[in-house]
Amino acid sequence: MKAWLSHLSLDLTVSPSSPEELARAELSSALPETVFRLDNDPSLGEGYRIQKKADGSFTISGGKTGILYGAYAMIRSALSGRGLPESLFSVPKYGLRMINCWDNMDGTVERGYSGRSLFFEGDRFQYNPLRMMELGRLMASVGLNVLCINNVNVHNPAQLLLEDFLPEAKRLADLFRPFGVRLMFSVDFSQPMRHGIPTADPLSPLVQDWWKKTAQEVYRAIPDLVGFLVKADSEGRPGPFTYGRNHADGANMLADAVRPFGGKIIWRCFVYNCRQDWRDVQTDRPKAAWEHYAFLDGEFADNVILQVKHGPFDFQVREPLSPLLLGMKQTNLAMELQLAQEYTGHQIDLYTMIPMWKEIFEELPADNIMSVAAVSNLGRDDNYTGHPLAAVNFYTFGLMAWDPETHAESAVSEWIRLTYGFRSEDEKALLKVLLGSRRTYEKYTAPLGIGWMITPHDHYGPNPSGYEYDLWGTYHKANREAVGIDRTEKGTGYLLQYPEELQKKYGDPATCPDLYLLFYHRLPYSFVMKDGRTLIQRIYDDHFEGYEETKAMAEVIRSLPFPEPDREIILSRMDRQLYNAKEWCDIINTFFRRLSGADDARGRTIYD
Ligand code: GCW
Repeated sequence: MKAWLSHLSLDLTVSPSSPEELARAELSSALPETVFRLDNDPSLGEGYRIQKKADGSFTISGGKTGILYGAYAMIRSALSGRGLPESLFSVPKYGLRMINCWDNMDGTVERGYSGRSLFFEGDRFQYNPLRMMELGRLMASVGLNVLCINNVNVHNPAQLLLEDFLPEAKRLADLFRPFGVRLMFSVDFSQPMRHGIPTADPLSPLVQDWWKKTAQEVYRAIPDLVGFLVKADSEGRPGPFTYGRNHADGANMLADAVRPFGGKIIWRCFVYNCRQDWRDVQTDRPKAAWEHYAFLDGEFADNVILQVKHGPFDFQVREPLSPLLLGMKQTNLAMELQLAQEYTGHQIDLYTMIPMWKEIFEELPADNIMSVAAVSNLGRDDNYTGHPLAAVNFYTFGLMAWDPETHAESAVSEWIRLTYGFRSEDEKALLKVLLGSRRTYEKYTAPLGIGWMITPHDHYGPNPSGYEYDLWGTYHKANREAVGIDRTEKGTGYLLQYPEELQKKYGDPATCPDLYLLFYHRLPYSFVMKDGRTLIQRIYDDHFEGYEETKAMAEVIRSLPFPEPDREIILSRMDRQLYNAKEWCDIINTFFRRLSGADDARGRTIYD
């Protein structure tokens, strides 16, 4: 990441005053030989048009930030060896392309694997302005335009972000503005109660007035703030349910407060019973979001956006698309992805996400999905992402949020070129490793869509029954005969939340894609899969393969000429991944062998 930036020679100590000025400066320092004309055309909004003239010069037309995005598109293209496009027109598919940081004001980062917070320390703002501008540039260079700086779990004193810290927040917003990046704050739904108001009931006029007055102050300081991000009634956070109100009541009340300023409320739909009794077979966690929101379709104000995690659980390696993203047609929606590798290897194991995102975006139909967000993988580490190769996820998220048709392979090779400038065989070798890394991780962790066999709370390493008798609603129910949850209409009925053709496809184990089998079905180990293997044999095979692939990956990684300090970090993390993959492989295989009593048909070692 740092390395990609280091290709850009512009001196950021001279801070730019506008996107256009920044575009001009970046172009003349990165491509000094070429003449560019910047043509302000507000009708293009954030989009841009590039045209080569007969005299060899280029015109980049666009709205305020469109010109900047056009300039970065040129620079990316030139520096990655593709040459300068002679004619190009591009507009972003999604209006808000957001990074959500889960940073706390004490300097910690929830699910952060790249060091401490870039923004906060010691319960106050503490940042390096130069790094803030670097981050702004990093975002702008791939088209990202919204940064939520604080955790959706709003802890003290971030609750005061709306008051005591406003001057600081304003300074930060000023730094990001020339990069076309607008800030957003997570807020606590019960905030008025810290100000002597006895309730946070959204229908109380006292509460409504408090939010209106607060929004006014916030927007006076930061007129282009995107709005507020809210996690309510989720994992212990306060929300409208306390007052017998629904989430449209809660979101619309806040939406009224920010409306006069053009603000938006981004309301998260990650709501489920996190105090489930494992003996309760009626409740099925993936059903929760639909049950809480689907009946409210059409009830949300036009400046509310419901932000829905891409899958119905919680960023597992494989999940189907959330039914809310398919079914809420009268509501503005944003899809939430997670760059932070919470369940996917903590930025120790390699896990390149774009192949997974391609699958997700391909299934996304609706025009009411107007925005995308990703939980940040950034921190104070020099390289920003902890693992230098995890930066590919940040980079390609930006490209996908701009254009979900982005070609996975080209995007990853572009990043490799810009970052390492390897000769072609090395580039190809790294490309293959990165593109295959998600499948490999999937193979050595929980099998076939079942998820959750991970060490509780910390979420790194195997613990097949760690969540089995816990409160979180994440069970696999493996016994001596079978594993998985039946989510068809004969089982929990989750599948009924989908359109009919998907119910058909996933409802029958014979047509359900293998990789989703144990998400939708409870099957005996002797179940015969499409390729003739039994389920248990497939589980064993995947795990052995996952570990073998990791060993092969490590060989390639060791052979590549990464510069220092990246090389040392990459190699030491690769060793930790190898250990992790072996642990997963052996523990999962042993777990299933002990239950099923089945031997591996190929006689490989599975421990007793
Ligand atoms: O999976 C959970 C994470 C929490 C996170 C939550 C959420 C911010 O383990 O750390 O809290 O998801 O998305 O709100």
